[in-house]
Amino acid sequence: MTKVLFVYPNVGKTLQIPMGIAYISSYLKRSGIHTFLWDGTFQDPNTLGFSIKLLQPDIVCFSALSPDYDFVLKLAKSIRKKYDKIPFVIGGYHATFCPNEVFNTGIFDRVIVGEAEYALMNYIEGCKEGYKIYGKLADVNEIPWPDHEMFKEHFSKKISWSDEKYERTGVVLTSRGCPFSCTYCSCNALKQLYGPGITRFRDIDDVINEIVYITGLYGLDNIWFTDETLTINKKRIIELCKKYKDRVGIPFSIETRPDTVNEEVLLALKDAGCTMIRMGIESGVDRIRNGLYGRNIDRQDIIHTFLLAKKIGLKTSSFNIAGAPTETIDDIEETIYLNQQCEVDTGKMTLFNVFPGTKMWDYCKDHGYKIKKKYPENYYEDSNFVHESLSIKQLTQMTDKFNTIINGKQGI
Ligand code: B12
Ligand code: SF4
Repeated sequence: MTKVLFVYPNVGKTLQIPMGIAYISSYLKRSGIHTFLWDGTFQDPNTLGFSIKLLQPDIVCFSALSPDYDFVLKLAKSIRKKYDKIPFVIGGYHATFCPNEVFNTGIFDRVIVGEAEYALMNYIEGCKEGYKIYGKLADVNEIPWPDHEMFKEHFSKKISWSDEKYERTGVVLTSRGCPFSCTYCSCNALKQLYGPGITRFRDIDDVINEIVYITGLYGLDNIWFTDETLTINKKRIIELCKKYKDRVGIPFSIETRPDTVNEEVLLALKDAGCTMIRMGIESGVDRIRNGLYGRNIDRQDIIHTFLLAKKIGLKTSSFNIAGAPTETIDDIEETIYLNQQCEVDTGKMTLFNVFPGTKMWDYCKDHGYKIKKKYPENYYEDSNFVHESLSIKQLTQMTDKFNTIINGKQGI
């Protein structure tokens, strides 16, 4: 009986389920492997050694986004000597885009690049690839539903970015892989790694069955679809909405791009119970939004979509970035202004951070910008990017201003 212990660092202490681990866990379980979780959301770092002693896992699997990586490395180092016979495997975005850096620490036995369901299984079954294992893209209609049960403790708490109300929010993915090419985004970096076949859609009936199942099991109040761009295929989303209305019916929220929805889609979403649509504005200045970030979305289209969603009765929320190379205070003011024109109900403005593997990473390097070694744990307050003229203090003053004007309060 093989035992795998997952280490979920969650430095940011978010309550949303990390779907990567949840999917890998259920995939392994299907083959009779026992999976366990050390959850940094609730557990103290000192307890990891104890968990290993107690469970005696055959493999310890660390997950790391770039901002979690320093913590993960420290954690793994702290127990490496004591448990030197157990293989340490690492995966997730940081491992994917910096495999050599991660392996060269001498702490991890294997680094998984990309999607890990099949790769980890092969490794467990004894496949002896090199230290870097390339994960084949998962067939999203073949792998089992994610292991929601592994993260059930997360359901009993309020998800951080809803309002003060206590709610049980289920997290669901209907697709994987984004076809767009935003230069700051790791999803686009992943597309470069795998090619255009990265976008995969799940069967709608299977998605609905999963939602019905978890809603009943955990008494969920609402669903959060975390697909990168849920509405890429309009026909599909309309079908999803119809079936959702018939068989689920609880409120839900989505994330997407303003240029992938039209009136028909927005009406279908509203009719099915969608309460909130979150869309990226990112910058109010064409030079930055389209020129630098590669968003390719017209300002008027953004305004039109937000206002239409509002008219239809959906609450809207926006994502915005402040502090890109060449960006000025006036540019950030323009982003705030565009949010006002869009009449967003709420919005988020994070500081521009650069992630390995993205086009912005290369741009910053090529243009002589300094990228700090340390990633901030929270990109609302800090950045790893050194702007040519704006300080972190100036930038956070602008995000405060954004919050005051757009959200009506500080630091939402
Ligand atoms: C939903 C989401 C969130 C949610 C939940 C985060 C969470 N804990 O899972 C919220 C909104 C809370 C969030 C917060 C943040 N996020 Co976020 N988020 C996403 C998003 C949109 C989807 C993630 C997802 O569920 N994907 C679907 C699953 C199936 O894919 P996956 O996670 O990639 O997992 C596969 C592989 O990566 C690998 N894998 C993953 N984990 C592991 C572990 C092991 C052991 C192994 C072997 C393999 C492995 O195998 C998996 C299955 O094939 C991604 C973009 C994206 N589409 O991936 C950004 C993304 C992951 N987020 C990102 C960032 C930066 C953050 C924040 C740090 C931002 C901040 N506030 O400062 C925080 C960190 C929170 C935290 N510590 O967890 C970046 C990461 C970039 C990087 N290089 O690290 C991404 C890529 C977006 C971007 N900017 O480009 N995020
Ligand atoms: S549309 Fe969103 S997920 Fe897709 S590449 Fe752009 S920022 Fe990334």
